[in-house]
Amino acid sequence: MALLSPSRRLRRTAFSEGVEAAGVKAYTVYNHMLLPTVFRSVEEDYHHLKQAVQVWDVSCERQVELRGPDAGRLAQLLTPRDLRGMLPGQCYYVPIVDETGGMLNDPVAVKLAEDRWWISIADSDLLYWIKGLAYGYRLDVLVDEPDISPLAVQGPRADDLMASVFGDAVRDVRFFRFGHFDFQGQDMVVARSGYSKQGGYEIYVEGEHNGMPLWNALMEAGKALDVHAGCPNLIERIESGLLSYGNDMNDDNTPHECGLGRFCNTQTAIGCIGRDALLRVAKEGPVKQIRAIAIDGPPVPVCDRWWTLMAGTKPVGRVSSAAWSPDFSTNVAIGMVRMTHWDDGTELTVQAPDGLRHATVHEAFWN
Ligand code: THG
Repeated sequence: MALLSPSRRLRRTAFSEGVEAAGVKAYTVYNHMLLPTVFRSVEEDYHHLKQAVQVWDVSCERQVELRGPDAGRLAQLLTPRDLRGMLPGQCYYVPIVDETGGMLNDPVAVKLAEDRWWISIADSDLLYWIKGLAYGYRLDVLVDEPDISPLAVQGPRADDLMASVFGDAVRDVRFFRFGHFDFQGQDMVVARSGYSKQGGYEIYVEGEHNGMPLWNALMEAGKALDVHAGCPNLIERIESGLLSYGNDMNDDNTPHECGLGRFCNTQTAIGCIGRDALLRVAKEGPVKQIRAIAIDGPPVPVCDRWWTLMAGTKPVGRVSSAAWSPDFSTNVAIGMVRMTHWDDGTELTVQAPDGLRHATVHEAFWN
């Protein structure tokens, strides 16, 4: 593929200077913003992520802030996950659905206070849907995209690196919780979360000017830990079963089709926009669902379109993400498979761009 033409519309980030100095080799575009995809190589980055610690510029995880007395009510309009038990200091992974129950996004909701939330969005323009709801329902709430740039610290040595910059108390932050920590006189929200299963944190950096000082401090403090600039890794996230909105699912899919039923409480999520539609489809259950797929043969090419899954001559699904896994010595993939063929161990054929390949459906992912 040819190069991307930079322009003001394709937003740089608070950490772009550091990312460039670290030798970024490729980007994708996410929420109209640069998101690094490769530093050394996807495979080298993968091994390093699983062994050491990386600092990721995930500024493209933009925040939609809800502020005001109706912030909580608006949050519950967005998702079939019941938010009543959610306390300030918690993060929830929340499927967001439209009036048909179709997935609009799969963000992390961060509850700062009863009247202040961040919705840390995946790649779709959720701001406009949320603004529309706030206006249409005449809610007393401000909805905007503040100047916040998440920086992720991921990998088995993440706790040691974070403790050296924020102090030992950061080690006590529990999974999907956050605390406030000082960095050079600046208050920062630090959560134990991130788009890998190697463990780590996400720092919500407020104010673009606070980006590079933190980046530099982490790089300096991490020298002895072999810290490196990194980014969400295609191989690791497929192994870990982390879905990518726009790749693995879109607004044609319900959360149940995406295997996100465990994040839905449709019966009790009173107010949720797609509730009636989801209750209707929940009766029957989904007829297709996300599955882990192993694909035989040598490393697959890049998956930038659906690859049809066949049972004999009959199409029964499609692969949406795939990569060679060095640790599992097979190609790992994520796909949507029809109910008739989604059982663990089902053998299928996938139409990869370089020919037909044998594939096996798995109930669980590899981690
Ligand atoms: N962190 C933050 N914002 C984000 C992402 C993130 N916005 C964009 C994108 N990633 C949203 N998608 C996901 C997908 C998966 C997870 C988080 C965000 C995730 N899932 C775990 C899982 O499925 O096992 C844990 C979910 C749970 O147990 O609650 O972490 O990464 N800030």
